[in-house]
Amino acid sequence: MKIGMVLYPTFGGSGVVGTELGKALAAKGHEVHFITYSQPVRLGSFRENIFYHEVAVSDYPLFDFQPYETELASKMVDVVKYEKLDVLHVHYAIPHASAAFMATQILKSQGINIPFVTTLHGTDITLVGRDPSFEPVITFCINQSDAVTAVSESLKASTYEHFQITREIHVIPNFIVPSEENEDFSKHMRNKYACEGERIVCHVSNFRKVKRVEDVLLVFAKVNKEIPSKLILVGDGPDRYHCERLCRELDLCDKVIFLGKLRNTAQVLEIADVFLLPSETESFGLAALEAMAVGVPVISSNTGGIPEVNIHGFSGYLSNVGDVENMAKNMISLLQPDQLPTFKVNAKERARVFDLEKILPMYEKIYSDLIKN
Ligand code: GMT
Repeated sequence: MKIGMVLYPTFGGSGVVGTELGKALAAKGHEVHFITYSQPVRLGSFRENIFYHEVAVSDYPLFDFQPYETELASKMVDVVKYEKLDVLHVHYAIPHASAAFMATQILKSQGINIPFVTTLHGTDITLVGRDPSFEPVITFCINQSDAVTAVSESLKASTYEHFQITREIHVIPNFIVPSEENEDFSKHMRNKYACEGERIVCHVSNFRKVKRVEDVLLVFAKVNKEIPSKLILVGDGPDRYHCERLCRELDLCDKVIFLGKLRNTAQVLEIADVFLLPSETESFGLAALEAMAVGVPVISSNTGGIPEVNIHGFSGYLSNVGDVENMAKNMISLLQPDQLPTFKVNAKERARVFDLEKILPMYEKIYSDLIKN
């Protein structure tokens, strides 16, 4: 199949899922054309069956706001026509689904029929999408998509709850791509960041309010009083400044390492003992799954799709949003030498439910069913 993949090229989960999906489809022999405004962070180098079409964003002085959606739709028309694509797959409803609707209507007027699949990732529904300034467009575009997928049962339910949706939503969870561990490198990095006997707590996010990164520090402060440990924070975003300040207030600067944005988070996760995800809401929690995949158990909030991923008492623990006391208590218990090895094994086992080879055929089926019709 020839697939057009439209996504945000940034560090966000939807971009990661779209990019890894495209790479996996290309490795299976499908031709994948990425369409977005800059090179997706996880796309990497020269690979078979992968093509990247950049949407140029114009800076005409008349525009106070650049018309990205219009330029994206035009690029989609062009790529579908000249690369003879079979299907378009757009990740994140805003503005990708509306651009896809526009592009497919233009193509239809030229005698070309191409279906489009919309994948809902979370904040396009649970946060931004509910804003009345987006809602009518989102509802319309979801209903006009030829197929709709959501990354968890929880996201599917909240989409039906908050929008007037008339079509079926298929749940296709996030997945993990196996990575090769370099044990020597991991050992070296672990020794660099933690002394003998210290535990490593890790958090990866875009430091947006919804991630509650300040809770990460509050939990860590409590754990650190009981267990010698270090906290590694990966990512960057609007709340980083507050977190750096809180870190100073809590007198934790020598225990907390802010690494900033990283393309390959697996290498950091491999040196961690526990992952902390206290989000306000999370449609799936790809960051937690990526930690579990390398044998790192998860202390998380019990919200959105997270309980579909992290199993309480097995791969980690779940607490109510904001209950830093309970999260710290759970982490202290999980980090005990007689508990941690079992949780590590369980985390890896749980992550296998989301192996790429189980999830990829679900997307392929959606595409081939649409193309057949
Ligand atoms: O988590 C983010 O802020 C990024 C966001 C995105 O849309 O790129 O991630 C969302 O999509 C991921 C991939 O499907 C999910 O694993 C994340 O849970 C989801 N984030 C939220 O719901 C907050």
